[in-house]
Amino acid sequence: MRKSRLVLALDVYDRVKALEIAECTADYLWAIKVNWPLIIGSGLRIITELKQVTGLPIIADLKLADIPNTNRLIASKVFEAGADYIIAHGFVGRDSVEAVMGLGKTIIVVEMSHPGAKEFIQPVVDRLIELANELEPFGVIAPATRPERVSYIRSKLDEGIKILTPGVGAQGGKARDAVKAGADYVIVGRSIYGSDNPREAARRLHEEISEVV
Ligand code: NUP
Repeated sequence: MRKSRLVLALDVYDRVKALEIAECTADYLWAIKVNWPLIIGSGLRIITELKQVTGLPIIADLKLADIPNTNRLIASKVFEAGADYIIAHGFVGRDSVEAVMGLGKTIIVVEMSHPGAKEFIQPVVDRLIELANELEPFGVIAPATRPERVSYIRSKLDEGIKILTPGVGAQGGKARDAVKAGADYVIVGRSIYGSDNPREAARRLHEEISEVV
């Protein structure tokens, strides 16, 4: 089970609900991703608690996009709380990303999963991939909603850099297609935490991914 490639996007506000869902799905997860909704609803300490309760790696999806100093101020507190990885935007420039990478393992957004990503992000994907290849972060974000873009990014990205793909389920992407296209990890939120049976939803996704791998 620990071989899972599934990441739970735990976008609920409520602390108790978050801990419940994390506990009942943990067997099928590689990591838990915490985003602004949960941090706003439950405070930064939820990172520490989720880690204690599940023992899983925590990804802080803050999509940092500020000047180097502010990125550093935010990231240092988030790593201090126990986050294992932080997601940062690449489009703000190398210095801002380097400020985060100096503090801990980083995931750079290369292409987002929503339709609007085609407006500004997609046209500069090649440059964002180059930046990732130069800085060698833990991984990059690519869209499960567009598996052909995941394949493209995989073909240009250095082998050691992981690809994490959100956009499965509620946004229309399929876990199977993302993994076939080259995703190392699949990020899923609403299809798990919004389901009547989150554990069963996570189990099914884990199974779907395992069949392809
Ligand atoms: O491009 C991205 N798309 C995306 O959905 C980058 C992200 N980090 N996310 C996040 O993944 C999004 O903010 C949410 O936390 C999760 C997807 O959730 P869902 O669409 O599966 O509910």
